[in-house]
Amino acid sequence: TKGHAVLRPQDSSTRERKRLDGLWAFSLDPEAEGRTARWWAGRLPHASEMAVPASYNDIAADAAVRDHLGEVWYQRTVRVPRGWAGQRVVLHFESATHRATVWVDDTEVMSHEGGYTPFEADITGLVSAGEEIRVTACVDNTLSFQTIPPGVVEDTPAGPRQRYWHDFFNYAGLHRSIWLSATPHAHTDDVTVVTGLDGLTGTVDYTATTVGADGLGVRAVLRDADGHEVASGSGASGRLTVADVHRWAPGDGYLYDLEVQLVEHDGGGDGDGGGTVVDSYHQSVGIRTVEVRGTQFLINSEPFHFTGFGKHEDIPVIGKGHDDGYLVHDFALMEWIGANSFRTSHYPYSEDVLDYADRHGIVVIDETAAVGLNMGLGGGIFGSQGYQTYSPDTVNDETRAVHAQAIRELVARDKNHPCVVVWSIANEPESDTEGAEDYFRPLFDVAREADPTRPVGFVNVMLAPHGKCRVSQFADVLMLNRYYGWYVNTGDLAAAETAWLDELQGWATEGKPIIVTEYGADTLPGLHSLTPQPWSEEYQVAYLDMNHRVFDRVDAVVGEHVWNFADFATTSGIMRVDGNKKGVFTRDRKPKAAAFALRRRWRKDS
Ligand code: GCB
Repeated sequence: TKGHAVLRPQDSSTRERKRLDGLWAFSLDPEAEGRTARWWAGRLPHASEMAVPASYNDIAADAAVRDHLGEVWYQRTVRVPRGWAGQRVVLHFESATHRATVWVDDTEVMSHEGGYTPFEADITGLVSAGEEIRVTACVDNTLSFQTIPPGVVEDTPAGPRQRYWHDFFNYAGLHRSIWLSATPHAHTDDVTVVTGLDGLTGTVDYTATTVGADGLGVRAVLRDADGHEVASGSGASGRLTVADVHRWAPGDGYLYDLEVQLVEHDGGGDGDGGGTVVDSYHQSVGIRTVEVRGTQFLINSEPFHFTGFGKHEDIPVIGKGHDDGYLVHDFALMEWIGANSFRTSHYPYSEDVLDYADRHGIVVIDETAAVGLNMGLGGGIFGSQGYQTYSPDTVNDETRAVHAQAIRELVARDKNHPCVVVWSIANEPESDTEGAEDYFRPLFDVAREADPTRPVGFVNVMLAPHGKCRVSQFADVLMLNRYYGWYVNTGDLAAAETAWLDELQGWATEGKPIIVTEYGADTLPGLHSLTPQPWSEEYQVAYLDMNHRVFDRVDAVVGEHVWNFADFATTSGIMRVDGNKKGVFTRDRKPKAAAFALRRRWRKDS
């Protein structure tokens, strides 16, 4: 993968950035002619206008756009700020779903595989301060057995059709901000922090990697939230010690600021000398620890019980486009209901979401886009999908290499977020076969090598119940999605309760903490029933109550994430009525009855 990026552009005393969001020229490429016709070399043909960030699918009132398969083109011009002469200029995409190639004027500058992680290119040699450049991005939504998530394009009498097995609409486009940024030529290109606690003392182990910094020193300055310096050090790596530390904790998103400076000379050896600062990069730091001990999940050595949701990036009209209004609103709803955590089901979310969680003390299970690696499932329907999951022609070694890269890019992007406490490397893959065991064993190693400090897990599906799963042996935490009383024992909560308790007690013998990462029931808001009828608001409440009775009887259960926070768009299917309706809130964030019931359970003060 070319161009994979780690540090997000920022404004600092030595850095500057310009956001390229807004309206871009946009062309579908249904005949796949753009590359041969060199569409990047001039103005896009037949262009309309498209909002960035947004999924393009629902913006145009046109099925051809919504259901487009293949490449689309985005283009705009941008003037390089006149003050940027002599700087290193970078073009940074926070994401492009699912892959993109980017040109600056006539020059191809980068391409990237994977729809939810950032990538960038150094375009210094192609730009002049004060001059305009043309930026063109060709974005492709095609999924294959060698992509994460996987899919397959089938030839049908009506033409090629995209199939995939994950239960959310295949939204595509430029979902997050695009940046033009300037840094000094000598610059820090990665920072890693690992924090520790020893009584009232906090530690911050930092490592910085630099480019073009021969002869320069590295200085690290840690400041508290009021901007007062609390520790400093010199050298590309080191330990900073904070007396009387204010810990980052669930519900208390206290952040320090680590400034990594490249300095022309280290004025005096004590690290606080007055050398000229050539580059300055700021990294926020939450000082906390995470540990799995027996069946407990400890944050700052205290048992933590996850309450919250599996979420989606899913908003009416703009699809998976990031929106700050919905960001703040969703977190307000989570606070209202007493959610202390969520899972980024089923892909890495916008960095703005993780930054917000850091600042507000919300705990995150951070998931890759590896969803739908299971030919026993499709859009909520159990049953063979006509392919073998793991085979030389389907999910194979090449897929695993792409999956490994997706894990590395997720960790590289998110490793410094205190909110992230678990890596989830896949959702509901086939996990009860030898092929699954062989596929996943090395991927756990990849995750642990990328980050030795956090627990690693994957999310287990009902098709691989306790005793059958061959992948959970590799996990530090057991994450289970279960639908007793919905997909099985439908409408029979008594039978569901017995069966669920029985399976959960089995998992509890593994001696690992269990997070129930999904349990939920589709619910049509406004549908009421005096007796427990599936789809009614009352059934959703009774279903959740039943689950909670089960959880409360099993000590190893350390978390409950309802599926889903809100209703969301899916592909067409006879199991989905205007999308998946398991939301506790509707798609436009109105509460169903279950919202009030959850609030009573989760908020001790309600
Ligand atoms: C699951 C999947 C989730 C689906 C959900 C459902 O197990 O992880 O993506 O949306 O079930 O509602 O069927």
